[in-house]
Amino acid sequence: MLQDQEAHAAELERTFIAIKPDGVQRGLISEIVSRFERKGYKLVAIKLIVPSKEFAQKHYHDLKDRPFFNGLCDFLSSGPVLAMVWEGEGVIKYGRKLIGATDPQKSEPGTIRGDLAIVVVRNIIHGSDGPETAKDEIALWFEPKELVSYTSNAEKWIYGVN
Ligand code: IDP
Ligand code: MG
Repeated sequence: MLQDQEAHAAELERTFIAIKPDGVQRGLISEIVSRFERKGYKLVAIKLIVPSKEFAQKHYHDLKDRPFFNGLCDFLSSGPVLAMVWEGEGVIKYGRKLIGATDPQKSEPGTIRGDLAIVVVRNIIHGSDGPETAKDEIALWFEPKELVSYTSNAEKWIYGVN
């Protein structure tokens, strides 16, 4: 059955995805971007930036009491990060599936971390873990004008929208 355009629009959500400095340095940008692209998600924002340590602390504020917090923030601010926003139906939850478990040794083969990383401190990618974090992280990393709304020609083939 074809999906109604309005119903489809109502289901669209956005998530914040970042390739961490290890993923960028290892030349994994195209590999990772292509997994989201081929799935059918739409890229609506992208930029390469070196976050300051203060910025990294804001991004990971939920983890501030964890013993690895300082090292994690040093690492995130140690080099270029590819910050992105991806849009699609269910992209927040399914994006996390594409990424795999936090510890790459527990990530399934076929996931990004399962296929491309080995240890938790260098797990190459970040993805928002829910609708509230997605909203907060997108607002932290991007200005509203950096988010590009457009209709992709592929959408009717991906979603069956009439
Ligand atoms: P997530 O990235 O899968 O959402 P979180 O629990 O939010 O995982 O942790 C954020 C990041 O902190 C992880 O991606 C990983 O790089 C790092 N991290 C998580 N747990 C540990 C740990 O036990 N030791 C060292 N670093 C960790
Ligand atoms: Mg997390």
